[in-house]
Amino acid sequence: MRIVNAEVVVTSPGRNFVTLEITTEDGVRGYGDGTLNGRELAVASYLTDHVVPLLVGRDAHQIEDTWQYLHRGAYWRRGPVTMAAIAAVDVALWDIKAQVAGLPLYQLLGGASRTGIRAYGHASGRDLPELFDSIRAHLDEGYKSIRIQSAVPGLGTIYGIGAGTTTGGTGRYDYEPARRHPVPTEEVWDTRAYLRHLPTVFEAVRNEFGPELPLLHDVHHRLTPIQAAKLGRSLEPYDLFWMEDCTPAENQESLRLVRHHTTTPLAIGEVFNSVVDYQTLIREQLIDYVRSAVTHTGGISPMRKLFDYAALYQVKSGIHGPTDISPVGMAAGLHLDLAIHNFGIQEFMPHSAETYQVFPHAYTFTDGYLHPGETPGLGVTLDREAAAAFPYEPAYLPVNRLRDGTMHDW
Ligand code: KDG
Ligand code: MG
Repeated sequence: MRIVNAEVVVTSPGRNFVTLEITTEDGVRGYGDGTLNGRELAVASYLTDHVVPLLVGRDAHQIEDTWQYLHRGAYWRRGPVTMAAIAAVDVALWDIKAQVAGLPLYQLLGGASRTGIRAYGHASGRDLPELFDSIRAHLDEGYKSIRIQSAVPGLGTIYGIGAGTTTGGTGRYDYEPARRHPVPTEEVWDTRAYLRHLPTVFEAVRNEFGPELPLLHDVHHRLTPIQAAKLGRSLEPYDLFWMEDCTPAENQESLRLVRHHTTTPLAIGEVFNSVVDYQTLIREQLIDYVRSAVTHTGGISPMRKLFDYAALYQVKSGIHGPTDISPVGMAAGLHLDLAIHNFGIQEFMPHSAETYQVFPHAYTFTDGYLHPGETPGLGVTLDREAAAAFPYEPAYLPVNRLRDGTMHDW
């Protein structure tokens, strides 16, 4: 089944997305997500200029061979731009194969291992009353697990807090951190203030909502290993489901120190793009959850291998699911979630109405559980006409500086 056409569509229905549409000689269309927040056009160029010309004429059924051809054939391996581009191809080919088989993709991955996919939502607040309102709103929407982010007294707007707007409109900041602006906004960070304040937030949330509700927190790479160890230990009384990205893990050994000091479960990997990034972390059982997105880690083929490797060490999945993963990338993650045995939890930030208009989709969120639906293939398509009404607009994630002006992880 030859590929006769492949096209890259960049659209911005509230935020920017990069989508690859592959068409076969039989007229089957498959979709893949190559969105890389703030660097979208680099992936679009990688695909259009260097990958699409190699795809036309290839057999759409040879997914593994095409993956290896693009990965090894480029000579330059890994990296977020390369791996997002390869992911777009891989997911589009799995979509085609499943459509041709007449089956929802999860059936080709081994079938359903569960009836629904437990999701967590994002609650945040500038103060406790605002945070409690946000938690209550999520509980009302059906969420059974909730990520908690809080402002820090003395600091202004920080990532993950619903204090700002996306476009000068009504969007919450925790809903979409990338701002439509030609340059990133700048924020101020103070680690000591954060380390002092956060345990008081979790204490208040536990007092208000009780011991049962699974709570998560994203540290966003802001701490050194010893600071991360200290935070993990100080959060132990509040029984977190996970503490995410507590320290940059490019140096995988640094997690040994954190692990040695705390029993708070650890999740890492949304900025990783290869199984190699996890090798020490998984083999030494230094983490509990793998945070990679299908879109940023080369697609379904390598993610399946990554989860099978993690399963050997009782490490579970926690697939990245912010709004910068398009509905196509989201659906790819959901099919994996449903099929693998070592599923942990799935992040879910619903997209805007405009985004859902551009990407008609079969997946559902009901009573706290996601499901990819039973449509053959991925169950997500791209409405090219609707997409054309939303041209690309530059948008960037914020940057962070310490009080003395030093650049810091945001
Ligand atoms: O593009 C960056 C966002 O996806 C990221 O900041 C969101 O940390 C995030 C999360 O856990 O969803
Ligand atoms: Mg995160």
